[in-house]
Amino acid sequence: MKNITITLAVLLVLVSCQEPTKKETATETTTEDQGSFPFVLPDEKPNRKMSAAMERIYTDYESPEPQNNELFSQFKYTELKGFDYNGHDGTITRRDPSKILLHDGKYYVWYTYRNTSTPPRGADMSNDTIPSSDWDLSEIWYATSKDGFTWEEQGVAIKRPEKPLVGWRSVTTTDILEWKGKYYLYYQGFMEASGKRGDDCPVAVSYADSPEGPWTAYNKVVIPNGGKGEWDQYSIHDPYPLVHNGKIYIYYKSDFGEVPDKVRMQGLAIADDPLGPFTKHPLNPVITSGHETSLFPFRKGVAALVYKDGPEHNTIQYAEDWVNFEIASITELMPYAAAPHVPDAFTNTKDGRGITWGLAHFISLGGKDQFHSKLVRFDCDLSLDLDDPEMKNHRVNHKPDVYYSQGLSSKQKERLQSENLE
Ligand code: AAL
Repeated sequence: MKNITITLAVLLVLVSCQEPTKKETATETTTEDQGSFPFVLPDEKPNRKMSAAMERIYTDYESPEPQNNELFSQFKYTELKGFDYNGHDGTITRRDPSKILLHDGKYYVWYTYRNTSTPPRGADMSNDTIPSSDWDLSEIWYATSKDGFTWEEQGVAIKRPEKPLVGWRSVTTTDILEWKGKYYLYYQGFMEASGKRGDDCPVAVSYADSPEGPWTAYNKVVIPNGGKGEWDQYSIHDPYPLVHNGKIYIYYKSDFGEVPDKVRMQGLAIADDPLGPFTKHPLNPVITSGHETSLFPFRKGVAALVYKDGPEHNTIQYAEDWVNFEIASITELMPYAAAPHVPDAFTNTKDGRGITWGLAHFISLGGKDQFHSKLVRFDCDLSLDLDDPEMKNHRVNHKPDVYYSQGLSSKQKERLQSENLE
C-alpha cells in the first residue's frame, strides 16, 4: 500500500511539472508574438487574441464598420404638406401613425387625431370636452398620398364608440394589418381619461373590406391587460401587427413599475385569426427598451427600431426567431413612433427586404400649455435593395444650440454653486 501511495505521489509531481498544454502555450505565445493590430481594419475576424470590444465588433454586428452594416442607418427628416394644426395652438394633434400601406397606387396612413376646444389640461382638469393628455378624447383618422411627402387628409376612420364600449373615452395609437383580403386596425381603447391612474388601456380592433372603410368595430378587447401583479397588467400600448409563420404577430409595449422607476418594454402576442384569441409569448417581455417600437421582416428574422426608453435605447435590434432580439447596430436621432412603409409586412416572407422610409411624429410641440404633436416623414437605408452611402454616415454633427437646449436645471445650477469654492 505504502509503495502505491509513493508511486501516485511521484506521478502527481511529474504531471504538475509537465509543459503547459498546447493551448496555454499558444495563448501566451500568441499574445507575445502576435504583434500589434494591423493598420487596415480586417473585414473578417482576425485569428488573434483580442479584447472584448474588438471581439464584439466581429461577433455581434454584421460588419465591424457601420457603413457596411445593412442594419445600420442614419435617419433624415422632411416636413409634410397637407396637415393643418390650427396655428399650433394645441387644439389639434396628429401622432402615433400606423405603418404605411400601399393600395391601388396610393399610400395610406392612419393616426391618432385629437381636435378639442382646449389643449390637454391633465387628468384632474379633464372632463367630457377637456382632454387629460395629448391622446385623450381622440379618434383614428387617415390620409392618403401619391409620394409620401404631400398628404390629403380623408377624415375619420374609427370614431369613439358609445360608453361603455371599449375605447369610449379615446381610440388611439393604431396600426394596420392586411390579412386574406381584409383590413384590420388595432388600437388602444381607453375606458377612462389617460392619467387618472396611469396610461391604462387594452387593445381593440375594427375591420373593413377596404382601406377606405367603412370600419366595423369588433367591440371586444383582443389583447387584454395582464393579470394582477403581471408586467402588463395596466397598459397594452402600440399594437404592431406583422405576419410570420402564417400567423399574426402583434408586438406591443407595456409600461410597468411605479413612478419614478417606470419601465417600458415590448411584448409579443400571437394569433391564427386577426380577431384572436391572441396568446402572449411566455418569454415576454421580448425587448427590454423602446417606445412605439417599429419592426420589419429582415432576411429570415425581424428587425426592430428601439429608441427613447430603456437600457438599449438608440439601437436597431434583430431576432432571427422573431423572439430573441440581439443588438444589430447603435444609431442616433431615431424617428419617434416610426411608422415605416413595410412592403413585406403581411406577405409571410422568409426573405424580408427591409425599409427605406415612413412617417413618425414630433411631440411636446407648443410647450406645456399648448401641447400637441405633428407628423413628419423619415428616410433611411435599412434595405437590402438600396445602397445609399449618405445614410451610412456614422456621425451626426449637431449645431451648438442643440446642445445648449439641453441646459442645466435650476436645481443642478444650485448644486454646482454650492460645490463651487466660496
Ligand atoms: C405614445 C404611445 C401610446 C401611449 C401614448 C399614446 O407614445 O406609447 O399612445 O399610450 O404615448
